Amino acid sequence: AVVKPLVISTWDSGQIANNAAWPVLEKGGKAIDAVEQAAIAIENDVNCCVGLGGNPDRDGHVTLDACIMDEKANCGGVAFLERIKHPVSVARKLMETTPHVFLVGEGAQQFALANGFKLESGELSPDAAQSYKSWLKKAEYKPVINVELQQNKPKGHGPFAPSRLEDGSFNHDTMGTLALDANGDLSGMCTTSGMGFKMRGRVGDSPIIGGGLFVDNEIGAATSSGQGEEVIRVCGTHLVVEFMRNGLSPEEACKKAVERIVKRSPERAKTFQVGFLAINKQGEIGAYAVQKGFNYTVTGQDGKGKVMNAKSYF
Ligand code: SD4
Repeated sequence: AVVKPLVISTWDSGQIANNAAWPVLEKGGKAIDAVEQAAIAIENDVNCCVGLGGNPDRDGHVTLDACIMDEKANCGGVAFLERIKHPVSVARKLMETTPHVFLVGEGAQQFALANGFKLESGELSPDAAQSYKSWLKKAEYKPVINVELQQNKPKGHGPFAPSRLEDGSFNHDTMGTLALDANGDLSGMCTTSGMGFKMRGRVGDSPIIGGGLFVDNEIGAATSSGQGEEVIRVCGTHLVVEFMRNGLSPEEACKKAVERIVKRSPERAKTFQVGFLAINKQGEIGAYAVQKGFNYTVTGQDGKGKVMNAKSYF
């Protein structure tokens, strides 16, 4: 029998997202509403990793990327969005009220304001201000073409600095949530402040349909976290869903997509993290990552989240 409803999110902080999604699902609500609630909760949490509390870019501005996709392949994404608290809700508004699927930067902000979203102060959260300050000590501002050749390249998280360098409270900055509702429909969302201290204007995989998120209600859904460039290179989450279409389990599909990434960038793969998380129509769940340390949170039936560790290539 299909286990449903069910909600899964990347990382152990996925508990915050799942806790907000679960009441919607438990009442028989729609997956799309559940994943939006998940996003709102995590974007509100200044102690976590995404939303306006996240780390800024090299110029000190927080720029947000997010997308959402429903069971009918309706989708919306926003990128390089500043001073708006809930990018996923802006993405949903775009999906539901316009013929478009992707808005960026100033235009995305303008659209948000026109739709009643509030312009926030743009001030960094105390934690982010602290990590920006310590980042500035070692890394002078220098947009370089080959960012991966930088001297101060941090270990284990690709060319950019990992989040929250000093206090170690978390090392990621993306939340992906996938839900299967009581009706058997799938939806998902992905929201991020992006890689900490990224170049200004840089956009990762998170707001890109087929990058940070893909949902195919016939088959399953997938989301990703980690070095966005590597996910984009292989259209990662679309690839995971296609592997499931070909009969692989969610974990096998995530594993095969990870192997594809490693094959594309064998040398660099030793230094970056990418993790995929997937669910199929049967409510089976799986994940796989390039490096150790990727985990995810599963909430179903009893409403309590369970943190699971993903297997990894290395
Ligand atoms: C990005 N995928 O901007 C995001 C970052 C991330 O954990 O997932 N960090 O590339």
